[in-house]
Amino acid sequence: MSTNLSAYLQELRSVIDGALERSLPEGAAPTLVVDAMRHGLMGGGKRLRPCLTLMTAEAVAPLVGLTTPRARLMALPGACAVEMIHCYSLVHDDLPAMDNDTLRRGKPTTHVVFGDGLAILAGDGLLTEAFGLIAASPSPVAAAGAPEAPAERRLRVISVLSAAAGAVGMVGGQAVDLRAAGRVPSHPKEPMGERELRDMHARKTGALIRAAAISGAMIVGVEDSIVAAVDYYAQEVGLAFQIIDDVLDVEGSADDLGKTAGKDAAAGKPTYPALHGIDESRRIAVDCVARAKATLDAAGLGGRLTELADWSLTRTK
Ligand code: GRG
Repeated sequence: MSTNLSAYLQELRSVIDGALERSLPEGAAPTLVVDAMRHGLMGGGKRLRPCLTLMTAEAVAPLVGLTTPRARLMALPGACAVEMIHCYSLVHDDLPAMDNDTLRRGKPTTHVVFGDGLAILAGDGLLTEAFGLIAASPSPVAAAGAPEAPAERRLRVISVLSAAAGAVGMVGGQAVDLRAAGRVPSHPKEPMGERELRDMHARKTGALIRAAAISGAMIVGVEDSIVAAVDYYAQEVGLAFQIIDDVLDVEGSADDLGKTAGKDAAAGKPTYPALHGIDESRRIAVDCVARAKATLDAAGLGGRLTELADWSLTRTK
């Protein structure tokens, strides 16, 4: 990653981490559930989804005559909500009934520390608070006097995020993945081809990535054609990230990845390299990024979003 992009993402991450600290219902809710929510939310993670929300808000800000600092503040509650939804999904995904993982972001998973019951509740809490955060006025994550998007735009963002997180999106994709792993007694395992694999990823990870990107553009109030361009960009780069993730799982070293290489293949999960081989998988990802960049160019956007797209192909972890 270029030093510029890396420094920019680091700056966004520290803004997001500060805001996430303020997003928890500290003092108003029983400490034990807030502690479990904090465990799942804080202290790790790349924060790529909320960074994407802030990045798209900043990228489109000039189109509506907004300064980038004001666009960033306006998008901050939505960015936090996106990360809360993502973290809820990780807490639940790690449970014994799902992937049964004991380590996440270098720490014991939430259920390992707090037990399955409280981990389920912590996930429920994060998901629910995420929507409350966007609806709240004044926002608990923004400084006093920070610019706030009109209620109608915040409602649109809630609608976009709930669709992405729900049965049509992430929940639906996770259900299909569970079945593919032979974990649904009522629905026997079925082989997955390219179309089914794409559909599963589009729901399970793609939907929230797209919603993260759209939310940033939508909250500052750009016209629908620009929102559509941002959506297409996120769809294509999101898929490129996923494909490279599969490739790195096959060829990356455990040191670089911070996890056991080859875990997906060993678990019998359908992957791009398994379907297409490594070289063809990389070629598909390159094509995705090329289409995304062309769409950005046509919409008069670019800059950091282009750099992020390029990094999706060159990253090693
Ligand atoms: C669309 C420009 C653009 C960027 C997308 C969110 C993202 C950036 C990439 C992650 C997509 C991916 C490969 C997901 C794979 C499976 C998954 C859900 C991993 C866990 O999410 P991470 O890697 O985890 O974001 P952390 O702990 O960093 O939050």
